[in-house]
Amino acid sequence: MISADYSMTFLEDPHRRKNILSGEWVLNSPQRTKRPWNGSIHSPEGKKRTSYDSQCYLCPGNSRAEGEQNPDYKGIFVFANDFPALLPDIEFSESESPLLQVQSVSGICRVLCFSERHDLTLPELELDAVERVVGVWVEQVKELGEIFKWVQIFENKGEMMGSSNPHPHGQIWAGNFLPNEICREDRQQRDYFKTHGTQLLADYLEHEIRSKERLVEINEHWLAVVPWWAVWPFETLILPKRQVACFSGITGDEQSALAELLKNLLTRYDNLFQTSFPYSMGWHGTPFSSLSKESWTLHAHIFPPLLRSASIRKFMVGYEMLAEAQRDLTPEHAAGLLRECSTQHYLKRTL
Ligand code: H2U
Ligand code: ZN
Repeated sequence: MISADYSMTFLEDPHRRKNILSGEWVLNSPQRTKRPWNGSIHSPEGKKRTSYDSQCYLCPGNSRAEGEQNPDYKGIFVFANDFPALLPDIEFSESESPLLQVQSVSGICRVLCFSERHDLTLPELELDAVERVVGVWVEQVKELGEIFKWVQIFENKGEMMGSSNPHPHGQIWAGNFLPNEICREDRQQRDYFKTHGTQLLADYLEHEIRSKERLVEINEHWLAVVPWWAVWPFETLILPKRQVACFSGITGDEQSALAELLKNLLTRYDNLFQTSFPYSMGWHGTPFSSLSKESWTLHAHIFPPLLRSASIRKFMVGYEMLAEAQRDLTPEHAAGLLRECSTQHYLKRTL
């Protein structure tokens, strides 16, 4: 178990922190940001987007890149990705060489438009619209989890994260294999359960509620923290307060509370640098085929690249590529900055 009172030097001197979900270490160098830092203030983005864009592949009624026409949808629209990364029924013969190993994969990819509105992002949608997005995540995991080993729900938001379109959307990739990150998390949670008889993330959550240092958002059913081992400056982890292993196990009340937490958290992000905060966000829950369901806790990771302003990002280069992940700003400092942000969206205040 983690001790609640660690020395202040953790906030001042270089040290490594362990990511208990991946088993990897992260180098922290807080001495590099010793002076109080106020971040550079940018004036709010001037670009005004229109609620419908005739050139957008995802707007209602428009034709997509391969010619298919979108229905005149309102709210959510799910469709099969026209350029899927995974295809059904692809077979490779296994390689005999231990040097050039290969595995056959099959799966499907879907795109999930969050709203018919081209100009809004998740934190700007009304709460009931965010609730419907959560509802569709749950439905998709239930449906595809029956067929595939792993269902990855995710959103790449913003050009900085490689999103191809500003229309609010996420993706669903389902495949017949367990990807690397899931294997790591499965192993770490299983090992902890074997040793302690309790869930890794349930114990971690208890610690974070007691310490409050890294808490950003909390409500009746969920919380969001900048995890102890965060790599990205403002990375967060969303956890359910009740022990639930997978999306298929959450109640209607928990879905509503999750929508509320997400809207607040993502609004804080946008307010931090007065910009539409880019990130990659995704959900991890127990794989349906897992033999270790009792050790798993459902959770979401949010990985935003921004560091100091709407345009200054953290790069994962030199040392990160060649040695290990490193950060300057401590997770405690990042959580404090996010807590100071309002849950009222800056665009709604300045309009
Ligand atoms: P990203 O913005 O995260 O790249 O997601 C958009 C997805 O939408 C992308 O995977 C798909 C792309 O293949 N897409 C279509 O399926 N049809 C289109 O007409 C445009 C984009
Ligand atoms: Zn659009």
